[in-house]
Amino acid sequence: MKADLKGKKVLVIGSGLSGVGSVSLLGKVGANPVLLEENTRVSEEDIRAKLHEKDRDNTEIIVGEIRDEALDSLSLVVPSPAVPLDSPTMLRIKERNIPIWSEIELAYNFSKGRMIAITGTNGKTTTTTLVGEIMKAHFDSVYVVGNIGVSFAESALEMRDDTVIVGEISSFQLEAVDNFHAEVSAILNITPDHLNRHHTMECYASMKENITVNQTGDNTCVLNYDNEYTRDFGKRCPAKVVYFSTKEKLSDGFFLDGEEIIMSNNNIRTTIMNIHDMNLVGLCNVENVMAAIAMSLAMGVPLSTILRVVRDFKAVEHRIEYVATKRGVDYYNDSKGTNPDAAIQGIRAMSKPTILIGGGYDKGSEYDEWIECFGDTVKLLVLIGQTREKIAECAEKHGFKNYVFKDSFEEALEFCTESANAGDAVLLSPACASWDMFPNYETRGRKFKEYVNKITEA
Ligand code: UMA
Repeated sequence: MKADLKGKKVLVIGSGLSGVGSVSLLGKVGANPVLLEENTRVSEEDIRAKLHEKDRDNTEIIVGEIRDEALDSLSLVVPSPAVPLDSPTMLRIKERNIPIWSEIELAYNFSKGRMIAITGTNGKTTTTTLVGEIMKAHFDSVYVVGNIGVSFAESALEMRDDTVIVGEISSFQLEAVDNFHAEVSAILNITPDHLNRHHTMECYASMKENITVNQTGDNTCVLNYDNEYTRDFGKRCPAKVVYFSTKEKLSDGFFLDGEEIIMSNNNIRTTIMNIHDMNLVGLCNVENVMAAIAMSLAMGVPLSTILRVVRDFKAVEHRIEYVATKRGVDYYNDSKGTNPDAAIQGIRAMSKPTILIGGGYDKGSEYDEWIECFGDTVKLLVLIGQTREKIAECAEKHGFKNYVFKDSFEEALEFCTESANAGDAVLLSPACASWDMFPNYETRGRKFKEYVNKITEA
């Protein structure tokens, strides 16, 4: 335990998963949690019902705006990753110089064991899940937490000295870290995303680089050699860097040579595996596997154990996930393609003429590169959601005119089924978040799969 919050008043902002987990941890360590939910459409009763039973009577709940007097008595603030650090409330908190910890910082301070922290614009969830599986095959006590949808704070106090924590960590969670220290970290790639929150690429990249905060030469950071940002970061990274590449034959690190993943140590090369022995499609997954192998070796897991798990590992739900073949058409759910770069990976993984469903919540992304990569693969683009006009305009600019607008997700799906011929693929990979039409990308992906599974073979 690296902090003492006994008797201290701590403000948690946001009543989502991370808020509920933070309140629970704070209650257990003897702090006095105050939970602020700024969305006034949520009632106090609903929030209380979401809390663990033991926290319901001991947590002060505020819905709406928090008064100045309430702020003045605080020792610490733990905002949900959904709360921008420049929101009006956060600015009032900063004015008062109250310490701010993200949920992962809070959890880390009360956890035990060895931390693996994985970030990147894309590939985080697949890589975190795979690393989690590898760790479980070798260590007794393993927790997979973070942006993957599991609050770290929720389980921090259960951890032991021999625990291995595998954290999927988002840029939002890295905005307020202090003692957080990963033994092994990874930045899989950095491409434009969440620019409405971080404002500039430099700002976004520097948040991601925070994953190495407190790392030293005794620790390891796994970086993508093919990505300009992460390659450059390797030069100033405080940890020992292990690069991976699908393009360059590195003298040190992991690279792809034809169909084989090679590990090179001072130019001494060892063949690790053939990529056809993986159950995952796409070059992005070769990168994810290389990063997972590098991290697992740095944690001391034997190569034979790592490779056994990698060979058995199947795609993560919603990430270029094959759903079914109906009437000769392959359906893929890539609902987690929530930004143009992730969605590019989805298109690159397709080997058949593809009808693509795109569009959704506007995060301020640019769609040029995504549309440029359509090439001969995308034959028809079905557009939905807030961004559909913006995407259509961009498509026109790049000479891609074969798009249609649909008003609902259901209409888009029906249109795809009617338009697809045997031998085609239908890919849901929207390049946008889902928040304009769905609570999250998981719901969007599940709706897609439910629809596909109901298509008859008539
Ligand atoms: N809220 C405020 N004030 C604000 C903003 C939000 O009060 O200024 C409230 C909202 O009304 C809401 C709550 O805060 O009630 C936030 O709830 P939530 O369910 O959106 O978020 P959390 O449970 O706090 O979930 C977070 C992550 N969400 C975000 O980063 C937006 C989850 O990542 C993560 O799985 C979870 O913690 C557990 O660690 C999701 C995500 O979308 C998957 N991540 C982004 C991504 O992957 O691109 C970064």
